[in-house]
Amino acid sequence: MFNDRKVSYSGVQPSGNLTIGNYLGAIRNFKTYSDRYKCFYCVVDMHAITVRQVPAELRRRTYETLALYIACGLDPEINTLYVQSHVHEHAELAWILNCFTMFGELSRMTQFKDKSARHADNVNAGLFTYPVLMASDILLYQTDVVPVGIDQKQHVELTRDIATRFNQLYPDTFTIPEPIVVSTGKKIMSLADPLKKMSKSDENLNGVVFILDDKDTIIRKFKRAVTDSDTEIRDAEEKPGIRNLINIYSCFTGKTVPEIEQEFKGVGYGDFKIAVGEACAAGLEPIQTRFKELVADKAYLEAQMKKGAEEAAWYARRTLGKVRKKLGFTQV
Ligand code: ATP
Ligand code: LTN
Repeated sequence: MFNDRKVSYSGVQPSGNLTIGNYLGAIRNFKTYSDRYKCFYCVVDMHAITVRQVPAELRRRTYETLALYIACGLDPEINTLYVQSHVHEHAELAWILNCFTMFGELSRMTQFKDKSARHADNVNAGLFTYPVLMASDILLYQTDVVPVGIDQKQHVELTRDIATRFNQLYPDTFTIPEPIVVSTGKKIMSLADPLKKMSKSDENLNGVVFILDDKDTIIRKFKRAVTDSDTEIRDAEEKPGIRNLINIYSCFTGKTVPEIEQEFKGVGYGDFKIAVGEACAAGLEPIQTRFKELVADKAYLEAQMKKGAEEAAWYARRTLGKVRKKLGFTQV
């Protein structure tokens, strides 16, 4: 809460091209709060370097992620959109919160276990303390709600634990945030392996639909989606491929699962896959058009980045100042 206004905060890493998982699980829901809350949405470049990045690509994707935020309907005049490394208070608070986070807590984080297995040659300390930097992002802005996909819920819960521990020692420092996970879209699965989360850093590109894929590519990827040997379009645990396609169709059309099952009664998998691909392409088209205009205007994006960083820093400084005082740090 800041000045009687509730706060919504979230972030996306510029670690690859954004997928429909990022869009449906996170970015699309950022807008829900735009009218009523003070909203901060960040491009978390410092999180991205926990795995190796090519500098020129990181730079390009940072601009692109900001452009996608705007293209997805987040008005930079209303929402504070900024880049994490432009506000140094994040790194400063992260150090402090490291001293209030337990080794055991970080060891239990499933994303750390997954990523350290996937990047076994680079299990760096940043990958381990990643959730502490995320807690700093959230807590600096006295956040009430954090819209995320389900994979990030555990990190927000750890953030709550860190904030509660800190508040017990130093009362009234942080607002305790709430993770907001939508029911449809919270976990979009890979089209190539519907038991695996669709992820922008997946090696199998056939399973991943990018927000910027053109219509033909989208339809081709959906046509190849792995399903089962049955023929019925029905939402069931034992049909993870079809369940995922129904879920994606529901997200793009707003139709409920029973409505979709009814609509596709007696229809073959092939036609259903094309229908899902078409709904997805149609939903993404306006975003792609706006995105193309925005990335062509680097000066505009830079101006937004600068404005966002200045706004965010104002709030971040207030919280960090309070933390420093409570801890007993001196001020000159
Ligand atoms: P990486 O592959 O680099 O780990 P990612 O694709 O998992 O990246 P993040 O930047 O870590 O994406 O996530 C940004 C937001 O998108 C988070 O809120 C996350 O929960 C959400 N998200 C990512 N993938 C999915 C998905 N498949 N379904 C729903 N939400 C997702
Ligand atoms: N860890 C998140 C990205 C992220 C974030 C945040 C999300 C960084 N800081 C603060 C919500 C709030 C991820 O990997 N998707």
